[in-house]
Amino acid sequence: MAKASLLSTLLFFLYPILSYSQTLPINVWPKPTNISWPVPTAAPLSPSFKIISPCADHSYLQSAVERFTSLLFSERYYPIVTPAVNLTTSRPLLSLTISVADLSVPLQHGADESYALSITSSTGLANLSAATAWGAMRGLETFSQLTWGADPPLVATDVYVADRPLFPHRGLMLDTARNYYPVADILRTIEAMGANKLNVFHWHLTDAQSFPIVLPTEPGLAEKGSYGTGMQYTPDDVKTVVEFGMSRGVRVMPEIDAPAHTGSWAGAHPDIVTCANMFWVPNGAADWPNRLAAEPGTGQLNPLKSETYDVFRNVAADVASLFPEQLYHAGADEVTPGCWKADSSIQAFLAAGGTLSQLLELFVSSTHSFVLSLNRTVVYWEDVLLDPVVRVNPALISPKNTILQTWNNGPNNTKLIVSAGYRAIVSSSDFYYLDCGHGDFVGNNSIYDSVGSDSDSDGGSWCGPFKTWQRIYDYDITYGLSEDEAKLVLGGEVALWSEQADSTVLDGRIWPRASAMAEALWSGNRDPAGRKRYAEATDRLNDWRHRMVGRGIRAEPIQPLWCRTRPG
Ligand code: CP6
Repeated sequence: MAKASLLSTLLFFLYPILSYSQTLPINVWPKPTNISWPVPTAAPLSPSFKIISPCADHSYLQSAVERFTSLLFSERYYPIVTPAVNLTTSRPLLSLTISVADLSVPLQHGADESYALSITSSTGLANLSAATAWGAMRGLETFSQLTWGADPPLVATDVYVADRPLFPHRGLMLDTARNYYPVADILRTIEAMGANKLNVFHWHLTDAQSFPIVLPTEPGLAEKGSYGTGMQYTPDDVKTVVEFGMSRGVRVMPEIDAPAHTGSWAGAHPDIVTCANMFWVPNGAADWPNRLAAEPGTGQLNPLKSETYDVFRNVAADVASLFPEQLYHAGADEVTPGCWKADSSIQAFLAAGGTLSQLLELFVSSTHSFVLSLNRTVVYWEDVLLDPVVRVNPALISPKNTILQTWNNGPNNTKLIVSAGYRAIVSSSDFYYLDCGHGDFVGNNSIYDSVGSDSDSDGGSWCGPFKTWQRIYDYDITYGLSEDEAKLVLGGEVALWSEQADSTVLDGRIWPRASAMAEALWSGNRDPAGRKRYAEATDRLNDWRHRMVGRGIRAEPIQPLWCRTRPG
């Protein structure tokens, strides 16, 4: 076991030197940190090809091995541009042998995902060595992307890969509260995440509009707050999603957003939610005269009611028992002063000299320590530290057990977070919001409304223009940070808010744009000479999108089919 890890470490440092001899592009996405294919050759996969692994002891790796074995023979993927290789070897590839240094490493933040892969034509043998089972899954994915064709499939030979991610947190957030997604959509999304070497599915479970998760201790929340009995996630559904993620090396991080965005809690607990029956109030302005808003009333938990904490504790304890993930996302974004001010008990608190920040501090100090008591690390949206009006004293949220997630694009939000000592997950909406560019959804904008009804200065479009894959790919999430500050950036997440998305558009909204972030966070967006790799990445992404479609992911096209009908 120790031998395998020594070997992979050695290979890791050797391959950068070898990789300069690479002559042909290999269509692996995300591009491995080090890959070399000095003499492009390929071999057929033997009909008796086997993946040999220590996986009997590891049910998740075992299921990955079975899945990849069947994928290799069923995929029938033809590259857009067929690699010009010589089938110099008549020897088919017989096996891929996996060795894992430590099979006991759990799937959690920071688990080592490195692996080394070699495929040797002269012996007909391939080897994959990995530090952990999760790294072995990454290597299996790479191996699968080195195959093409059918009857028999070909595999690139004399390829050497030594690979590991730049950032440990590479995520995708899906909002299943504005519109409901069947479990099958979530599983397909996680499947595609694994194929893109993304490792955290951030499940934004609840919001003002609906509360779809069925919690054993608080069954009324879903009963009264979901869109209906057919639009709920039961504990069994959650288990299915979590287990599915495990066999793909994808953690499932739950988010129960609070204290804002809780209008959907009011059905079961009307007394703890403020402004639940008000229409959405943009920027705290006066209520709207007509029901044109896209929210039933954003709703905010009332920090002054003891019942608020009873319900919160029931919810958080249930969620922690359903999700093994170490990180618990507790939301805390977009607290709207107007919503709290609509409540008479809060009006009295403020009249007596209390502040909005104190209200949030009451809520955060109690709920943060409760989540810690569940043995979880708390993730909040950046607002809790950076909101100019409603933020908390940082002393309440220790950087030791609190991670902050950016979204709101201050020119240096990430820097403000890490320079205060917090670890950051970057989801800047200017780059990583996949829902942007579909127009306002709040109903009263017109073609003459150049500002948009949500006052976000984007020409009437919800959060500004569509974010192209190139924009996402080019984004450097540690830009402007010192080396020490950059170390606190755990990674990033693309986010799909679902006011204007559901099952019908899910795959195309996410893919292949999420692939662009997946590569930037895995191996960067530059070539070895430090230049941004535009053209090469375009061709490879085009290919990858095509392969994803073949695997049942309805990713958007990025080029016309013409580009692949040329011979060659
Ligand atoms: N819902 C919740 C949202 C958003 C956030 N939280 C959001 C805000 C601005 C844009 C897009 C989405 N819809 N709960 C912010 C984290 Cl542009």
